[in-house]
Amino acid sequence: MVLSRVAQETYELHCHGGAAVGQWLSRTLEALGCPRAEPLPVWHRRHSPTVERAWHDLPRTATPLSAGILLEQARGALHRSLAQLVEILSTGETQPAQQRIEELLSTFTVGRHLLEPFRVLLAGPTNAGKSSLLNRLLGYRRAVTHTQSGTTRDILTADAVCRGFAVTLIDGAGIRTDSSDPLERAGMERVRAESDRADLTVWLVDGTTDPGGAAQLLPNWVRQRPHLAVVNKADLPVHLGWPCDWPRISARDGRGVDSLWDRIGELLVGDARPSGAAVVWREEQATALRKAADALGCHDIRRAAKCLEPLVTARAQLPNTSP
Ligand SMILES: Nc1nc2c(ncn2[C@@H]2O[C@H](COP(=O)(O)OP(=O)(O)OP(=O)(O)O)[C@@H](O)[C@H]2O)c(=O)[nH]1
Ligand SMILES: [Mg+2]
Repeated sequence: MVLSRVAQETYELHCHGGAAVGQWLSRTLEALGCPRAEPLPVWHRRHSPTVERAWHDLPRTATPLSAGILLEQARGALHRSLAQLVEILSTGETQPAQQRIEELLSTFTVGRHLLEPFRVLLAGPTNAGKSSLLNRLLGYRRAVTHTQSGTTRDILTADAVCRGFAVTLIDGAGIRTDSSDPLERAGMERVRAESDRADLTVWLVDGTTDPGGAAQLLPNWVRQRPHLAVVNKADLPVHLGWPCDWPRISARDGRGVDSLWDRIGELLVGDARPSGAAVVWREEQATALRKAADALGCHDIRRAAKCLEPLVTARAQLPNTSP
């Protein structure tokens, strides 16, 4: 239990054990004659909403890098940048303000994954080696692999870390157009649904097969979203018909897998973020910035400043505890 004195006769108590313990403790103290203080502790009141939010979200980060970035926001990196933005707005200059908003919004691509892992789907024809690649990337046997086609039926997920960020790897049923098995088709539907919410789909093919086969072609639902096509089984002679710009790997002996992982990281995370920089990591922060940008687009500086208010002005209540 941590007891902090926040004013002359006001104390703030932090304890483990969930809401019930906290309520019991409050009742006990009240029964002993301690009056309940205002629901807003002084400690929170001095901070900006983004600082509050960062402290609140910090325990939910999954990797040291995500925690480090969020700690910088808890120390005020985003708050300072937003405060400067409000100052720029007060001078009436729209162009530098627009530029600052764009810079901040560009950090959201990675920032949104401080709490939510990137999702990488391993898809491809049956028997291409998707489950073998999942195991190889993880370094342990998560999935069953077999010479028989159609081994994986349901969606299988596993946690990994790529360039310091949390990644969920997703394996599923192999894709083949000629299947009449309802169970297998249901599995394929699940893979397609996963592709809609994946940040990246790795389309894996068996390099020893003839690329002329319709099932091996890159389907539209893969092509239309961020993807990376890869030729597996490069430990065996690879058919010359596969596009030469599709990287060659072997899930069996590991060749090319490190550079594939590196390429995945490049596509997901891109260049490393400069240390100490402001990062937007919550949808409501991005929405406020987008609204401010829209207002600036209409040369409405007052409305732009108003849109940013919830991000820079300390609120008279504790942050919402919902995720
Ligand atoms: N030679 C060689 N064989 C591989 C490689 N990767 C996978 N295999 C073999 O290919 C067969 C299929 O591998 P899986 O990993 O089960 O393939 P999958 O794409 O998950 O198959 P489904 O779940 O049926 O769609 C197994 O016998 C693996 O051992 C590889 O890089 N080289
Ligand atoms: Mg499989």
